[in-house]
Formats: sequence, C-alpha cells, structure tokens
Amino acid sequence: MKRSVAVVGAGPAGLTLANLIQQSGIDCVVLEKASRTHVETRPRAGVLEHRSVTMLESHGLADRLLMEADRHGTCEFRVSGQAFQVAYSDLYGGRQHYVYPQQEVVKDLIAAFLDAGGDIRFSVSDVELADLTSSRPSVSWTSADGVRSTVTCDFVAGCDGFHGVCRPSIPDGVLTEFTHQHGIEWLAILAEAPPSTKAIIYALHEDGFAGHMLRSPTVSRFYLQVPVGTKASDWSDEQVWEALHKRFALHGSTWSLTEGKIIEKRVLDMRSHVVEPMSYGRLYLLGDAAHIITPVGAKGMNLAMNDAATLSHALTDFYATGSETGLKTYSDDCLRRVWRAQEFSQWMVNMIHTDVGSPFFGRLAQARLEHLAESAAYRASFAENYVGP
Ligand code: RFL
Repeated sequence: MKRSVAVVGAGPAGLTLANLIQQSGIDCVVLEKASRTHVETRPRAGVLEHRSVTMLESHGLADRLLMEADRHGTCEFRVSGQAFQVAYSDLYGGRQHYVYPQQEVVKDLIAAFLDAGGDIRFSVSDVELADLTSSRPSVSWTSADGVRSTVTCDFVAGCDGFHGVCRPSIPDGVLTEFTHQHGIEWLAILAEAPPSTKAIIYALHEDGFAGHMLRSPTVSRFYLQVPVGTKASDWSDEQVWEALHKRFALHGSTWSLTEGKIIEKRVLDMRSHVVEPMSYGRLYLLGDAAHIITPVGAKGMNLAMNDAATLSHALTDFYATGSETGLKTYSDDCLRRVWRAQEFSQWMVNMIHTDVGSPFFGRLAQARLEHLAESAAYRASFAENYVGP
C-alpha cells in the first residue's frame, strides 16, 4: 500500500490532521489500535478553546459542536466557604470556552473523514515503524482478522498518545525529555448528574482541592484531590459525594450539589511531560505522543488539535510548493505553544493546591488567589491564558 501520510492513532490529534490534509487533497491512512465504538465512547476532556473551534469551523468540522456545545465565559473559585467569579470572556474580547465532550469531537471527526472517502483501520495491533530517516518510511500492522500489511509513505504522523509506539520508535538519545511529577493525585469522577453550576468551580479546602466541570446537561465531571498512592477503589460512592459536598460548601448560601450515578472513577497522577524536538526524520509527533499536561486549565485536547493544524499547514505547503519550511519549523512552532500552556497550567496548579511542596507554597497560593480576586490586571492575564491566547 502507498499513501502520502500514515497517521497512527485516531484521537483528536490524528483525526483532526487526517481531516485537514484530506481536504487539501493529501491521501492518508489512519491506523487505530482500539475499536470504533471504543474511541467514540471514551470520556476524557470536554473543554474546547475558541482557537480550536475556529479552526474546526473554518474546515466545516464544527457544525454539531456549534449547535450543541454550551458556551462558558465565567469560572468560580471557592475558598473557605466564600466564592468569587472571574468573567474571563468579558476580559478577553468575548472569547469563550465550548463545553463539548471529547468523544463527541472524535465521533464528528470520524464521520466527516469517512463521509469524504477517508480510510481508517480500527482494531489494528503490532504497529511498527521503519526507515524513518529515509525518504520512504513505512508502517506495518496486523488487522483485526490477522492480516499483516505495510504502507509506505512520505511522512508518518505519530498521534498515538503517551503510551503509543511512535515516540519509542525514535532511537535513544535523540529526544530530550522534560518531566515533572507534581506530587498531587486527583480522583476523576464522571457522574450522571446534571451540572449544579453554570460555571466551572475550583474549590480550595483544608481537605484538598475539588473541581466541578461540566460535560453535558446530564453528565458532570468532578475532581477530588486525594492522598498520593490512593486507589480509586479506596473511595466508595458515598465517600465521594460526602467529600464533594464538604469541599464545595458555601457559608450562608442555598447552593446545593446534585448527586447522580457515578459512571467512572479513576486516579489521575498529575504529571507533565514534553519531548524536544517533536520530530525525527520523517516522523512527526503530535498531541499526547509529544506532551502531557495536567488537566488544570483544560489544555490537552486543544494542544493536540493545534499541533494537527500546524502540521497540516506544513504538509499542504510541502505538497503544493515543495517548500519544507513549515516541516522544519513544525517542532519549534508547536513547542512555543506547549511550553506556554505548561507554564499556565503549572501556575494554576500552584494556585489551587494549598498543600503542595511546603507550607511556603501554600501561602503563595493564597496570595495568588487574593491577587486574582482583587486585581483586574491580574484577572485579564488569567483570562488570556485560560481561554487561549
Ligand atoms: P489520544 O486521545 O490519547 O489518542 C491517541 C489514540 O492513539 C491510539 N493508539 C494507537 N493506535 C495505533 N497503534 C498504537 N500502538 C496505538 N497506541 C495508542 C489510542 O487508542 C488513541 O485512540 O491522544 P491525542 O489525540 O493526542 O489527544 C490528546 C487528548 O486526548 C488529551 O490531551 C486530553 O484528553 C487531556 N484531557 C483534557 N484535555 C483538555 O483539553 N481539556 C480537558 O478538560 C481535559 N480533561 C484529559 C481530561 C485527559 C484525561 N485523561 C483520562 C488522561 C480529563 C481526563 C480524565
């Protein structure tokens, strides 16, 4: 089999790239380890930045999203039973977040790609990359019915997430890895409960952080900071709701938290990871394959889609004019955005956790929050980074 581009992984990065390059007339095949049902029902992120939506819209890929997504322009902080809100949309040119679950983004991108004649192979195994520094690299895989195939191509797009095979196919010593373990763990909870809020809530409590994110009119995501080393099974559903009620509580308010059936409970180990450069020979890494960011600030899915847009421009330019400029600057262009997001996410991690590092950092978190509550200039900077510069 011959294709211009082999895309490994059908998450937000791989599917965005596949759609954009297909629209530019560049043929590709997408190879995905999981089944179509699995990728279309895997709940993860749910917040899209204005920039990501504009990009999808300009390619005709945002029709359902624009109809169904909730718009958000305000978030709320709760500290010691008191709440204050930051109307970040008003502070940054009316730009808003779009609340739309990642599995719906994936569903829409798969449908658009297949409708336009795209080729996705689901449930593949034993994916192997070869000849990455030659002008004709190749990717081999075994299909669900056991047939081994190989595609030779001009470029390989490694969109297979943090645990994929693309990054490990790069020889030792080529990549520089930057890793930070935040020393924090969150219990991520998905519940069939209508949101109890119109704005994302970040609550700081002496027992630890709690977050209330929105996903849909019937499903909410919650986060609870838990002691490092905790297992999800250590927490019964009753304990989860009890902790959420306690950490979100407001003094002298009638606000209440609506409970529902808990459909997912998993522990997130908060870490950040970036590799440099994001390419090797004819292999380009995108999204989580190249960088992991904490969920604080909701940047992961957006960075993955932005990488795809950058690589799509570079490939389109290459096939239209023969210019390799965009391919050569791909890694640096993406890394600038990635490090800026990492910086913001780290800033926010430090602001919403009062017990990380040492008591000194706890006091810094308090000072940062007070600054945010009091200073319009500080809030404007927060708004720019939060909703996406
Ligand atoms: P993905 O989504 O992991 O997709 C990679 C795809 O590659 C497949 N794959 C392989 N395919 C073929 N061969 C192999 N050997 C393969 N190995 C893996 C996988 O099956 C999968 O389909 O990576 P991508 O496309 O880079 O997208 C990244 C985002 O998924 C990720 O950054 C976000 O989900 C992170 N994230 C959030 N991001 C946000 O922007 N906002 C949020 O609110 C947000 N919340 C979250 C999150 C991630 C979470 N978890 C579970 C990690 C909340 C959670 C709980």
